[in-house]
Amino acid sequence: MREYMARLKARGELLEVHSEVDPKHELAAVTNAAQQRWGKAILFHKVKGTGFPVLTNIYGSRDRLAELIGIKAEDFCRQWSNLAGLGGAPAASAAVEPGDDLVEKKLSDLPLITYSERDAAPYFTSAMFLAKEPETGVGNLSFHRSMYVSDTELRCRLAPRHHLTLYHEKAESMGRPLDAAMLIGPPPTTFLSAAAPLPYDVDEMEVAEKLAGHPIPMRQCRHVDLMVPASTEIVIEGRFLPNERRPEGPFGEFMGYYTPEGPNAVFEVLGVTCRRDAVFHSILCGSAEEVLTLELSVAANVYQRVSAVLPGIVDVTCQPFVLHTVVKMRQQYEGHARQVLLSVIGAEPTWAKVVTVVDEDVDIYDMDDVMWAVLTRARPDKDIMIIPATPSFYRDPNKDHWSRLLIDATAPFERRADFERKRIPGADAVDLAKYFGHSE
Ligand SMILES: Cc1cc2nc3c(=O)[nH]c(=O)nc-3n(C[C@H](O)[C@H](O)[C@H](O)COP(=O)(O)O)c2cc1C
Ligand SMILES: [Mn+2]
Repeated sequence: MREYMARLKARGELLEVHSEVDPKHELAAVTNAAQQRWGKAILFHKVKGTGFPVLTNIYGSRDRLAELIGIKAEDFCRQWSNLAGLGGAPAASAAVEPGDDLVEKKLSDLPLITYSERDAAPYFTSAMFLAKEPETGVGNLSFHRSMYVSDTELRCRLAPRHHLTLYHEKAESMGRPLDAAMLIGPPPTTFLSAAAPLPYDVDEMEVAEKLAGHPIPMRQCRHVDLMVPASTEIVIEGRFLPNERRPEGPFGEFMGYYTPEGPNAVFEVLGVTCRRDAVFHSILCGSAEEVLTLELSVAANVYQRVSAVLPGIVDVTCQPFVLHTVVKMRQQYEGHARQVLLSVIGAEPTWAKVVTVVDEDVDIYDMDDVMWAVLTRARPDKDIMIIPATPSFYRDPNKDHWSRLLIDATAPFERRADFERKRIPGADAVDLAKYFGHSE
């Protein structure tokens, strides 16, 4: 991670804050404002109460995620689903001796960051859990936010059906704790493989190695029997206690609301090992750095599945949030766009709450352009479908996310020539500096 940070710095894509910031709300507030303004990575050198610098928003853009795996940002739809195919073959073992730069710390030496006003406590938001399937030993990487309780206790949100949750339940049924290592600042390709919804028996570490194109050197943990990437900045080692659930939350979540307090998994911290000069990674919940990977995987899923049954799918994205799927298509016959709309909700029963389809001349990464298509090409009485009484997002006890809104914002097929977009010759290639002396 620090190598990638250095690359961003060399290119002027790292903002640095040298004045001291308070980990309680101030760090999150500054992160939020700066992300919205510049979208760059941010390094806070001085955070009150800790010696660790804090890095955030390093993975907060499509371009940066694409760069990590050497593809074009526009290519995610085709490439993302191939990630699963990258697993399988045994990874070349690259065990290394733990470096002599490793130091032991207490949990409370780390930056304890409180994000939103009503958060119950400081949270670790970027930690990626590495654990092994209790029976088969297959490894898994996944993100689970964790509430700080004390130097020896964290409470972690293990949502139903996630692999770590299943491992924990399996270990529990054997009456055993589940060892795990929380990685803060592991090698960048793990960020993508951990977030991708890969099959149960695929090892995300192996996928991360394939994405990196070389074996990732691994070192032994000190307090649990697990191997972790040696370059990881900070590793919190411990175990999930069996048959134990304690209150976690409230916490300001990705949809912009607080999840209420509820019983969650208890992680007993056995030790914290850090590289000397370790950099701590913080993810602002709900920011692009958190939700981009989810949006990419939903978009790729829709792209692959709808393309399997219908022609003309050009690109798919989720904008401005994962609950809205936008499809760019090449219409081939009357009614084609409606079939695409219906296929999208079949392909993505969870997240596609609102779906918009547009023609090829619309920039689906620009919500203003998508809205332009809706406002100029969709007739509310006949181009909008509402599918009643159907669940979407799963954590929805009051059915606030039930039903679907489908918008056909493509031009009417027979009259598409009337909807030719005007174009100013040369507008795309104007060199502003030539006329104004600057282009910023
Ligand atoms: C930054 C980030 C934070 C996340 N936080 C949580 C969380 O707190 N709890 C949870 O259950 N899933 C969370 N997720 C989702 C899972 O980590 C993600 O779905 C992952 O792919 C699950 O891995 P698995 O398929 O091996 O179970 C988060 C994802 C990201 C990218
Ligand atoms: Mn998994």
